[in-house]
Amino acid sequence: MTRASKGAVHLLDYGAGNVRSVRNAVQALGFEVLDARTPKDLEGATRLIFPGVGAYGSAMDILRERGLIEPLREYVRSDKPFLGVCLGLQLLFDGSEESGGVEGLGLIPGSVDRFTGEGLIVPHIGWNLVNTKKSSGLMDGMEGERVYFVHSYRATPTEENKDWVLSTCDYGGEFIASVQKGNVMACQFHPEKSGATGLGVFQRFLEDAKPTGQFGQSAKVTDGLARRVIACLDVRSNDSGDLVVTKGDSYDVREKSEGGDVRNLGKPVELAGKYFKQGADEVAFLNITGYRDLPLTDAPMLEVLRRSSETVFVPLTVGGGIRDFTDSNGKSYTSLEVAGAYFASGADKVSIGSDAVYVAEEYYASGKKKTGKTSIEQISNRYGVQAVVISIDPRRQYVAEPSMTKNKCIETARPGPNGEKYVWFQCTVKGGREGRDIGAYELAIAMEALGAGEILLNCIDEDGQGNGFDHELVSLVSDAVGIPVIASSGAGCPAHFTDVFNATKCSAALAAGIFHREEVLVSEVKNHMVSHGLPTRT
Ligand code: 1PR
Repeated sequence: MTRASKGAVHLLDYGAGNVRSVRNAVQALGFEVLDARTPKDLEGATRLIFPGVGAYGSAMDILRERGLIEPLREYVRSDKPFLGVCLGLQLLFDGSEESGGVEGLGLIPGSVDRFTGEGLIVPHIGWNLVNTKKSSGLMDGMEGERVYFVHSYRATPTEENKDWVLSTCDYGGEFIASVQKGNVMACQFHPEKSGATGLGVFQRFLEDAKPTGQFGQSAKVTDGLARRVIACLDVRSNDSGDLVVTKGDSYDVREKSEGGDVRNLGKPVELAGKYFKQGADEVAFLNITGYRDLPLTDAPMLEVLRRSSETVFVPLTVGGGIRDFTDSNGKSYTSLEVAGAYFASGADKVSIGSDAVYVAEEYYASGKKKTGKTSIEQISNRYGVQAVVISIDPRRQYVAEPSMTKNKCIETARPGPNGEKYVWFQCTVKGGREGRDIGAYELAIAMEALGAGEILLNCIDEDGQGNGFDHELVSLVSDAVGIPVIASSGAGCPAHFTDVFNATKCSAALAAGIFHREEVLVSEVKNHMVSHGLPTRT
């Protein structure tokens, strides 16, 4: 233990997904993190955090391969301080429907099942309210605070497990948000991604906080899930080779003045920290030249993630260049390896742009066959669907008649330059440089079928214009899929956020330029949303 440390805690890292954030959160609270990777490590642990990540089946497989199942059961049964997070809660139950039905550790009665419900958007992603059922050192004083969830499966309270249930959340029905019996605790939400509220949960676990008797149920709300506000940082090297945050108009990021330098709006790590403090619900980094650079050799981008995850305790998404590639020495890398490097550096989700378009084209050409080999399938099978975001870069294409394209058309309220009444939204690749014969609608449907967990829906026409989001596009896509859609491009003022949330089924709205130029603060957007009655994390 280092002298400055307040104490040490073991972290069960079984090598899947992003546990860096948990490590960072614990360290930010002044505690030392010790790795628990082997049965012997577990034997020596006196306080353990188990941040389950990835899919249920692969997590159990890894635990089995490493001989950790019995030692873990033993640890929990001995009532030593234990905190499971997300999958680390689910694995305590008898089993899960996920991965075709898998047995769990069998310490809490009940099974973990997929969310169901007419029109329910799954995964459940975002900040939701919890109802605390009893006083506890872990969750006292949290009423009215939102915490960050991201999952497609959940355990429900039953007669058999009621003595474990510490809090519940409502999303298409009541599910278990946290459990506690003695010193064994677990939460379905992510404290490491829940800002100051989440750090408080870790702190109380680490400091053995005692129940205060002060707990209260949040008002029973069935629509507690906040509409998310996301700050996006388009990142690339400028002409001097520095990694900068830039921002374009319709994807043109160069100054209009002579010389046409890449616009420089700041440093990625600093801006990410600033937006976290302003209350951004998530931060996204898009490596906009990733389609031509080799992301694994792009050490600065990985460094940006590592450094940001040390201070930004909300989810981080990173995109750009996620595809199979071969470097100049002839060495080949898979998209799974590229994504793995991003996760290991602190990303919670990866976003895939160009490669998703090629994958969707093949999917339709093959008669909708799933090969299991695409980047989307491989990454979601390994890291879970919630870890895969598809970034779509569409451009409006006007036609006089729907029969003029094979892609889904809608009648538009904003006719084309020659009075065309119909529009389809053409997918592009390589940062908008090349249009393809597939629409955003078709792409989104194919991606959901292949296992993507979320759609980041940009719009080249509106990017940087400040005229508001393209509601026709956002409605078309968010009506077509059952996964969350993030509206992006065109925000010019706080009202544009409330407009898009009220007019469409989008779950989140993302902006870049207005935040970078400090025309609007994230907190101003949030205040506006609150004043218009939208569920908002403040
Ligand atoms: O194709 O997998 O390598 O991913 C590349 C990623 O980089 C994609 O997600 C693509 O959207 C992004 N990208 C590529 N070129 C650009 C560019 O601007 N030249 N940026 C680019 C995309 C769009 C938004 C932007 C919103 C909000 N940027 O993310 O932040 O439009 O802007 P606003 O609020 O200022 O209107 P791959």
